[in-house]
Amino acid sequence: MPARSLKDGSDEQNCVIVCADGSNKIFEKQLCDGIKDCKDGTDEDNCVLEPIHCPDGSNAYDPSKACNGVKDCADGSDEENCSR
Ligand SMILES: [Ca+2]
Ligand SMILES: [Ca+2]
Repeated sequence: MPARSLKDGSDEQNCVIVCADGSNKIFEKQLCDGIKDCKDGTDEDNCVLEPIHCPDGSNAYDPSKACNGVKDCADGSDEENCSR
């Protein structure tokens, strides 16, 4: 089990997306992960599978790999907007 939470919960704040029907709050990385986290499955319906290009041009990564704890960009920018 990955430890996802920091003591102050600061890692929880930037990645949370509210389902369209308000049934749940999910992390950005739960979008397009193949599991319906929203009751209506909207987190899987609105998948944008186009790769995101790293600002530094080092790589392009799947949106589901943002906030997954692994640096897909050489500069780690794909992890920057979710863990603090
Ligand atoms: Ca999901
Ligand atoms: Ca990543």
